[in-house]
Amino acid sequence: MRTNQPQTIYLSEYTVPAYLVDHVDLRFELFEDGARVHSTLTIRRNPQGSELAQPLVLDGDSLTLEAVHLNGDELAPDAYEEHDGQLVVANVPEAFTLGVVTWIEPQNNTRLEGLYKSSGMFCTQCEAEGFRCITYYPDRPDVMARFRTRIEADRSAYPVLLSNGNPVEQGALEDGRHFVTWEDPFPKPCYLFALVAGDLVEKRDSFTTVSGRNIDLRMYVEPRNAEKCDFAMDSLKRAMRWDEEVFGREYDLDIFMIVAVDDFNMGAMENKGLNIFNSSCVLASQDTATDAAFQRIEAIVAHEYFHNWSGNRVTCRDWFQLSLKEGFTVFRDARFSEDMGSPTVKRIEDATLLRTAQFAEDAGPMAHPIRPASYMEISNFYTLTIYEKGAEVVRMIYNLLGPAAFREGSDLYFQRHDGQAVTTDDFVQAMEDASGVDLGQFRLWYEQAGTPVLTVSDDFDEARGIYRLTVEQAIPDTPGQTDKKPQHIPFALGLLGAGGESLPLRLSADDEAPQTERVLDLREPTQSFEFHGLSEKPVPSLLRHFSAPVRVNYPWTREQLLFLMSHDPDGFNRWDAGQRLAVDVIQSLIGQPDSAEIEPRLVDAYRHLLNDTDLDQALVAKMLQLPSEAYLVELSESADVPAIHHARERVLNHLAVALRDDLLACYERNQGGGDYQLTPTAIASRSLRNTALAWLLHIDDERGRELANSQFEQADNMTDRLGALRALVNSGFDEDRTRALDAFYERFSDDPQVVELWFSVQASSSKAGQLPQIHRLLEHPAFDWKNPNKVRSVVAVFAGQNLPAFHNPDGSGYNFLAEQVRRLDDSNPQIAARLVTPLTRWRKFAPTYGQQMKAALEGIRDKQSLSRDVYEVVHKSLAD
Ligand code: B3K
Ligand code: ZN
Repeated sequence: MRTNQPQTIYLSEYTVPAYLVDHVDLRFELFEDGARVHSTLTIRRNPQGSELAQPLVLDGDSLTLEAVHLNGDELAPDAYEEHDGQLVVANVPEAFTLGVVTWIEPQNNTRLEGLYKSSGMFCTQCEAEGFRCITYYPDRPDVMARFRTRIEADRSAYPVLLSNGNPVEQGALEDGRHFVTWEDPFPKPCYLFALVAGDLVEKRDSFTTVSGRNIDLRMYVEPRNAEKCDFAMDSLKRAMRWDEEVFGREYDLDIFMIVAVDDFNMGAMENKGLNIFNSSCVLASQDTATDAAFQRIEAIVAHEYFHNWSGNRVTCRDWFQLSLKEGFTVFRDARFSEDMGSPTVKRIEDATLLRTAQFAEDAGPMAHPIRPASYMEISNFYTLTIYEKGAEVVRMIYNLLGPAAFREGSDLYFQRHDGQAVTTDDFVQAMEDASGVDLGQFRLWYEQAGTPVLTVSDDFDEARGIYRLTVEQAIPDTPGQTDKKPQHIPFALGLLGAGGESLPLRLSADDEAPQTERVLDLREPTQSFEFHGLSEKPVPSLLRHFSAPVRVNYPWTREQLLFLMSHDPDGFNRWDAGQRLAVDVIQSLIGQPDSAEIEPRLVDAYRHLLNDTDLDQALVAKMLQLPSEAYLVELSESADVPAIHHARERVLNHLAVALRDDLLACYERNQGGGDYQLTPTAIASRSLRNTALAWLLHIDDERGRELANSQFEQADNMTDRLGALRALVNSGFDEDRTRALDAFYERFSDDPQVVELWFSVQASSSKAGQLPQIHRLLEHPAFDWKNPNKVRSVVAVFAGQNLPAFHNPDGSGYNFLAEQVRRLDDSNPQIAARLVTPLTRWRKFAPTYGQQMKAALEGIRDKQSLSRDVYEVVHKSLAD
C-alpha cells in the first residue's frame, strides 16, 4: 500500500505566483541516451504578490539537476534545495536570471508526459504538468513568458527540428549535428510549449487571412503517411475561415504547423503554432479512415486550431478553470461541425455522448462541477464533464443571449483578456456585460455537480382551454455536495395537436403573436406554466434540441412517442421519441421470458422509418440505431448487464426478422456507386446500408451474408469495408468471420491506424471478444503496451463496449481489467487511470456484479506504490 497519500489541491487556496517569468531561453541538446536542457529564465518578483521576500520555488519531476546559475554565477549546492519535486532558491533578488541545466531521458519516458520518443522521433506533451519533466520551472498556467528555443540534434536522424513560433536561426554544428532556433513572440504558459525532432516529410499549403496576411501551413508526418494529410489540411483551412467568419478570430503567427505522432496519451494538443496530434486523429485516406474518423479529424483539427484564441491567447488562471478553454472550445468545434455537416445529427451525437457517458460520470464517485473545487491529479479532470458538459453550459449561454449578443460577449472576452490567464467567472462576466442578461443564478452551473432531473406533469382544463405544465427540478447529491440550489435551466418546448400540427403557445389569454416554440426559464424548484386557447390536450415535445444537459421525466405513452416520432418538427426530439420508445420496450422485456410479447407497434414504426425516403436520411440513419447497452445501463438502477443485453438482442432480432425484406430494399436503395463523397447525404447512405447489413447478419440471413462478403471484398472505402467486417464478425457465420478478419489484417498490417480498428472490431464483439480471445489479441505481434492507441483499442474497448463479456458473471472481466491497470500504472499512469473508469461505476450494478467490481478496485488499491492518477480514481471510487 502506498504510504504517501497524494495531496488534495483546492481552488480556495489559489494565490498569485510569487515570481513572474518574462522570458525563457531554452537550449536542447538531443542525444540517443538522453537530452541536456539548458534553461535561462528572466524572472522578477510579482508586484501583485506578497510584500515579503519569498523563496523562489520551481517545479520539477524526474530531472537530474546538473547546475544552477543566478545572474550568471553558478550557485553553491547549499544555496538551493531540491526535494519533493521542487527546486527552492531561498535568497533571490527582485529581478534576476536563473540558469538551470537538467539531464533527462526521453528514450525511457513511457508516461508520454514532457519530452519523449515516439517511433524514433522526439516530441513533447506538456499539458497539464509535463513541462516540469523537462526542466525546473513555475509550472502553472498563470505564469506566461516569451520563449526562445534552440534545438540541437544529429542532422541525419533528425533533419526536422520544430518548436513554437517562427524559426529565426539555423546552422551546422560539429559531428554531423545541426541546430534550429525558434522564437515565439506571444507570451504563453509552459503547458503550450512544444518541441519536435525527427525525420519527417513536410506537406505545405497556405491560407490568406481576412486581413490579407499569408500564413504558411505545414504538416509533418512520417514518410509512410505522406498521402494521408490532405483531409486534415483542408479541415484546417475550413476551420481558419470559419473562425474568422463566425467568431471574428484571425490567426496571429506566420506559420501554423501540425505534427502526427503514433504514441500519444490523448487526441491532440494545441501547442502555440505547433499542434501535435495522435496519428489516429489526423491521418486519413478513403481506404483507411471511416466516415466517423473523417468527421472526428475535422472536429479535432478545428478544436485545436480554435484553441489558439480560446486557450492560448486567453488562457486559464489555474487548472480549476480548465473548462474555460475546453468547454468553450468544444462548443466552438461543435458549431463548426454543425455548419460543415448535418446540424441535427451532430446534436444527436453530442447528446448521446452526454447522456450515455457524462451523465454516468456526473452520477458516479468522480462527479465534479465543470469548475471543480479540488483535485489530486489534474490529468484525471480532462473529463466529459469539463469538456462536454462545459460546452453545453456555454451553449445555454449562447441560447440565452442569442447569436448577436453572444458574439459581442465573446468579442469582449477576447479583447478584455487577450494575453491574460483568467477564470470561468471572467468569461461569464464578459457575456453578462456585453448583453445585459442576468447570469447570476446561471453561474451555479459552474459550481454544482450532478445532472438536474426535471419531472414534468401536466393537466388540461377543457372548460377554459388551458393546458398547465408543471416542472420540478432536483439536483442529486454528489460527493461532497448536498442540498443544491435550483439552477437556471432554459427549457425549450413545443406542443403538438392531434393532427401533428404545432400549436401556438399563448402564455396568457391575450397573447397576440404566439410562437410555436418557446424557451421557458426554469429557476425554481417547482414552476407551472399555463398555455391558453387550446381546444384539446396537446402532446408535449420537451427539451427540444436538448436545450439543457438535464434528464427529463414525463409519462409519455407509447402512443404519444410513436406520434412524436413521426410528427415532431424538431428533428432532435423525433429521434429522442424513438429512443424513448425503444428504451421503454427493451426495459419492459428485461428479466421476462422469451415468450413475452414485443410491442408490435415498434416494428411498424421501424418499417415506416426504413421506407421513409422523404425524411432527412441522415436523421433516419440515426433513428434506426437502437439505444446502446451502455445507455440502458446508465438508465437502470441496479443493472444486470447480461439481462439488458439479452433483452436488447431480442428486440434487434425481432425487428430484423420482421423487417428482413425492408432491410434488403434499404440496402439496395443505398448501394452507392460513384465517387466516394463525404457529404451528409453520402454518409447517411453508407450508414443506412451498413445498419441494414448489420441487422441482416444479426439474424444470420444468407442473402445478407452474400452482400456482406461482396461488400467486404469490393468496397472502395473503409466505412463500407469495416461495416461489412463488423457485420460478419458479429454474425454466427464463424468461417466468414475468420476469413474476413484474416484478409483484413493481411491487407492493412502495415497501417497502425487500421490495425487499431481491427483490434477494436474484435474487442467490442460479444462473438469475437470473449476473454480468451482478448488475451490472444494482447499477444498479437501488432499489440504494443507502450502505444496508448493499442491499449485503448483492445482493453478500453473490451471494458467499455463489450458489456456482456466484460460483465461476465464470474468476474473474470473485472479481474482482467484490474490486472491491466496494475500493469500500466508504473509505465503510463494517465492511461492506467482512464482504464479504471468502467469499474468506478460499481454501485450502479446488481450486487453480484457490483461486489466483484468493488473487489477488483480493491485489488488495484492494494498495489505497491500506486501512481497519484490511479490512487485518486480508486480511492474516490471506494469511498463511502
Ligand atoms: N488540451 C489538450 C488536452 C491535454 C490533456 C492533458 N492530459 C487537448 C485538447 O483538449 O484540445
Ligand atoms: Zn481542447
